Amino acid sequence: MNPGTPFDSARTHAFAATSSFAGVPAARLDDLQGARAVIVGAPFDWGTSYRAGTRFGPKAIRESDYFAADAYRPHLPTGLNALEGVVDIGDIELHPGDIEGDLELITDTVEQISAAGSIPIVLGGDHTITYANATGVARVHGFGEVALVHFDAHADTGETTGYGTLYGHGTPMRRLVESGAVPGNRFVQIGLRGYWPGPETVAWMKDQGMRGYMMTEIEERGLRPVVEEAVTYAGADASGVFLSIDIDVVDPGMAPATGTPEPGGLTSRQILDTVRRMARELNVLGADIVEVSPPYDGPGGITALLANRIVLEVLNGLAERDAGVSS
Ligand SMILES: [Mn+2]
Repeated sequence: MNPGTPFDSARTHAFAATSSFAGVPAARLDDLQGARAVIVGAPFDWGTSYRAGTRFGPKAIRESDYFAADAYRPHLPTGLNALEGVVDIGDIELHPGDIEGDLELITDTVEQISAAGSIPIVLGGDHTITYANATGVARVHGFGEVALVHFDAHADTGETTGYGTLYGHGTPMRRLVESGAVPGNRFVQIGLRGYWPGPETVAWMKDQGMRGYMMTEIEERGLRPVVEEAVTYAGADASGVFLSIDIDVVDPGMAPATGTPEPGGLTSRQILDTVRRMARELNVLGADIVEVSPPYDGPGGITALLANRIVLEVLNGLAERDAGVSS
């Protein structure tokens, strides 16, 4: 992470963000001002297997808004301004193509935020970075002790990428289980569907004790009881929870800007309510929102706007927890 001025990396990285999320104060990694939550961008798309473009995600997510950049967003249901106590340290200065070096940089950055007692909210970037994000949090809050609630169409548990290498956006959860940062029995995956991975990998996931909720099960039982169960499962004797939200968990009709869209997902309404509830009811230690690829967005930049609101709903859940709001 560059220790210089936040948003400095835009001088060398044309895709880096130039302004903070909703106008929250800019801060430096080495001076987080006692922030409750810290926004940080990881404009990384060199782990994608098909369409790239997520390096533009952190900038688009920040800029996708129509309110003033005044760090004031009173939430209609509660009146809380969840942006209080939130800072933005800009984008991590990455090195396009250097997967392993950048994963280390991201891990160290997230670890430093966690160690300062703040909650890192990482704007991706492709899903490769969750290996780094969850590892950084686990280094501080207990290796093997943190649960991971993973929203995604895909399980991301490939033994290798489709091209035989270890690190890519289809393998981060496998790497986390293998390293022990997040054991299989502390995983909850929500929204799985489609045609990947194959039976061998699914059997491995079962062996590791990973709990998955496919869209077919969510459709049959309803989202509410599934989330109820997931909250209980993820909260059980873990030191806390990392929330990883792949935008492709949402139906591509509502979130088209992503590299590997899979029809038949959650609605925007469902993901917003669910992440807010989880951030309120679980001890959330960190979160990321990944796989937003702005070049593929629909009219009005609907996907980037949804990701912006997902970040706000996570922050609102955290604020509600602090304020003692129960539902
Ligand atoms: Mn994913």
